[in-house]
Parts: sequence; structure tokens; C-alpha cells
Amino acid sequence: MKFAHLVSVGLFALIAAVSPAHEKVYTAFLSGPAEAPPNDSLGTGFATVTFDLDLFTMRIQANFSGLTGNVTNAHIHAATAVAGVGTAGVATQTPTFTGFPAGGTSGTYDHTFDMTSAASYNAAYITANGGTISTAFDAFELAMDSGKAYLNIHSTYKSGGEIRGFLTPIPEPSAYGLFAGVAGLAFVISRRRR
Ligand SMILES: [Cu+2]
Repeated sequence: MKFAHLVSVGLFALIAAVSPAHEKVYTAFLSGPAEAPPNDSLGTGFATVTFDLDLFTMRIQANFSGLTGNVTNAHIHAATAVAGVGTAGVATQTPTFTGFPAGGTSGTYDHTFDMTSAASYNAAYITANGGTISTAFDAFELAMDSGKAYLNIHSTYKSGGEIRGFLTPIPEPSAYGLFAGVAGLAFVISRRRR
């Protein structure tokens, strides 16, 4: 085996060892004008949702501030008919995410849900999407991938939702970039050794 081959095999092994779990990440900015119908809330928020498709978990990280009303509940609605607009029923745990900060106008949240548990879904969502947790998760993932799911924070000011945002997928780190880098390094090493 040539030295350059050894280097590339070693780098590939290193990349495999350090590459993250099989994750999909989605983010959303939350606001009143993004609600349906839009409202005049000056509150804002940001949410990050991470699926771990090896562990079948969903981590929800959110922060929000400046709401007009006090938070009553929060969850993800899906799937709207068209990406980025309209309304849909609740897909995730009802009436609200476990431990979501209620009663105030600001807060932070970080919780990981077991998506193999029926409790992580709205029961009606499972029923409407194939009747099993597996089919419900597939439908939910598709809705998230296609921009048809939104995180909604309800409050005493707007019971239908004071701030919300449609979750959109964050592109995964480019595997091609890593491959190109390794191939380029191997090429340079092989030339230097000629
Ligand atoms: Cu809601």
C-alpha cells in the first residue's frame, strides 16, 4: 500500500470516528407577524429542533422574549397544505411540551423527546397519520423537511398563538467537501513523494 493510500485510509477512518450522529436540524424565527392571522406582538423567539435518527429523539431548544401575554402552551403544528403558510393541527405532545416555561413573557427551553413514545405526539396526529408511532413520525419528518411544520407559542394575549415560525431544514455539512479535501491532500502527498 502506498503512503498516500495509507494517509487517505487513515483520514477516512478519522472522519468516520468524529462524524456526528445521524442528525437532522431545523430552525425557526418566531414572531407575531408570522402567525395566521398575523398579530402585533413585539415578542420574538428562536427555535432549533434536532432529530437524532439513530436514537429516534427530538431535541427542542427555544428561547423567546418580549411577549405581550403570558405563555400558556407551546408545541409544533403540522402539516400545513402549503409550506410556510396556513395552519394545521398539533403534531407533538399536548397540551404543551413537557417543562415548557409557562406564565411569563420570556423563557428558554431545552428538552429531548423520545419519538418512539406515543406521549411525544398528539394522539389525534397519530390517528390521522397511519395510526402507529412509526407512520406518525414519518409524516412528521416529511412535514418538517418540507417546511410545513411550525412551532407555536400560545399566550394569554393570543390564545391561538402569539409567536410562531415555520421550521426549515439546515443543510447537512457537506460530505463532498471532506472527500475533496482528503483526495486533494492524498494527491499532494503522492506528488511530493515522486
Ligand atoms: Cu398550538
